[in-house]
Amino acid sequence: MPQTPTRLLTPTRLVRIVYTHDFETDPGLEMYGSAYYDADNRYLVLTEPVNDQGAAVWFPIDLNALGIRRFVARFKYRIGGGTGADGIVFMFFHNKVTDPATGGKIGFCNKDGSACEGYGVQFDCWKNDLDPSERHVAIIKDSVDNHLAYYNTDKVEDNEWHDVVDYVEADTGRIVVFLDGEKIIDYDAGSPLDTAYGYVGFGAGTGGATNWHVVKGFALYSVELGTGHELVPRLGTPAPSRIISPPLR
Ligand SMILES: [Ca+2]
Repeated sequence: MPQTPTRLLTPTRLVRIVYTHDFETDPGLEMYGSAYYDADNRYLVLTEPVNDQGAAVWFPIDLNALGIRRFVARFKYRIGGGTGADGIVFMFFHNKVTDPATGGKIGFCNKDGSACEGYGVQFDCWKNDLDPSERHVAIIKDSVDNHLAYYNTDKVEDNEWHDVVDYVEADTGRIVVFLDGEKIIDYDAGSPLDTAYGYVGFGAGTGGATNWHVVKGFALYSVELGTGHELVPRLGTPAPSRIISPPLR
């Protein structure tokens, strides 16, 4: 039975489900490098604890083609179980990486340095030269070395599942990150985000040190009315597989 694509939370808040998948079955994503769907554990493996891996995974979402300027994204991740590197990045308004760079580059660019353009929320568990700390969550732009805002936490490498909600407002330049229900970053660029590219996905990497980097479930909701960041905590966990078609607008 078709699902209704809109949900009116209050008279002034309208949220559309753009994509939601719990990964209980293979989400059939576009994947590069070391990424694969683990059918036994029913999650997405970005890297195993193997040296010099790079992963990039893309959802069937082009924010620009869909006309999405404000959205909420939600997922669960787990990092650990190896010797300690390098991290996961959730990428949005991003160019499409198809040959993901390894190590501290965590699949945010191709190996030749191309396709870096765009934003990421990074879960970094290895301190590279320009990193603020050994373990941090950061908003990055165009490079893993360009930290717009960051928050130090051991939750990027404790081998436990963590729940992430991101709220992005392209027209105002606001990016908010909730980790396990706590707002840890509230960044305001003060100007519109660079939306030259519209792809949405994940990257990860290992280098001389390793970790498991896995993701469980992903949902993206466009926020069309109201103040989206206020409604973020009201969203439930990612629902079973559902892609709304046709696209918005
Ligand atoms: Ca790093």
